[in-house]
Amino acid sequence: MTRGHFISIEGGEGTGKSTQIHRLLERLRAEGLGVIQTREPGGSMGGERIRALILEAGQSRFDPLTETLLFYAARNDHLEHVIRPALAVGKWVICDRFTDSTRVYQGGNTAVLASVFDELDQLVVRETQPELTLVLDLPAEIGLARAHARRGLAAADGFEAESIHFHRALREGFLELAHANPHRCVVIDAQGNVDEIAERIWRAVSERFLSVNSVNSNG
Ligand code: T5A
Repeated sequence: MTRGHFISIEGGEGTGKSTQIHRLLERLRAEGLGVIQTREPGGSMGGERIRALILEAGQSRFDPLTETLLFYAARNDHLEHVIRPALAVGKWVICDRFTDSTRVYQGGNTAVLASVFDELDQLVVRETQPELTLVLDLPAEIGLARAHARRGLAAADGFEAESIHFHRALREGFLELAHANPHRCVVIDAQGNVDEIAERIWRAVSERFLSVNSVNSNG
């Protein structure tokens, strides 16, 4: 049995995570690899129920510590029922957001102390850490405009409705985390067209996990 790999994709609102995960999945499957796509919050039956609870709060968001505990409760269910079972049978797991989102969104302005995330990671995530995290980097204004255009007339959730200062701080937060974790994180320039960004991502993934021949034939 081949070994699967755990990859998370992070970034602010509308940075193109879902679009790029779809492209990455196609390429990995074309390589003959077993791969699943999942997301946070959500990804499992219990995780999706907690996702609804968090996102339906709308602009009356829970306080940062409550949100953190809800995200980790959803994560625990997701890890137990989806991520670990997939990795155990050799599948690749591509996850739209993971722990870095909690540190950046709920930990911004030290709303929740870093030590709380460390303790929750030890309790919930344990050894199941992503081996590679792709941080899609985009000016907040562009990401919000993309998210807004896609949403149409539907109401923004509580996160998307935050101020531009909040979203700029998110971008900085993700870049700081990437800088602090250079072995795990690769920052991907998320400006440009979908094909160009997909190519940057493929290069990062294939350089990390696939053979040199594979990089040359696909990159
Ligand atoms: N959250 C999550 C926390 O606060 N703490 C946590 O611990 C976790 C896990 C989840 C919210 O929860 C918060 C963060 C989030 O606010 P969500 O609905 O899952 O909410 O939303 P997001 O993860 O932010 O995902 P989005 O759907 O907003 O954005 P994506 O997936 O980054 O972007 P995507 O691919 O849907 O693209 C957005 C639009 O842009 C277009 C697409 O077609 C689409 O219309 N697009 C491009 N346009 C031009 N050029 C390109 N290169 C483009 N790429 C995509």
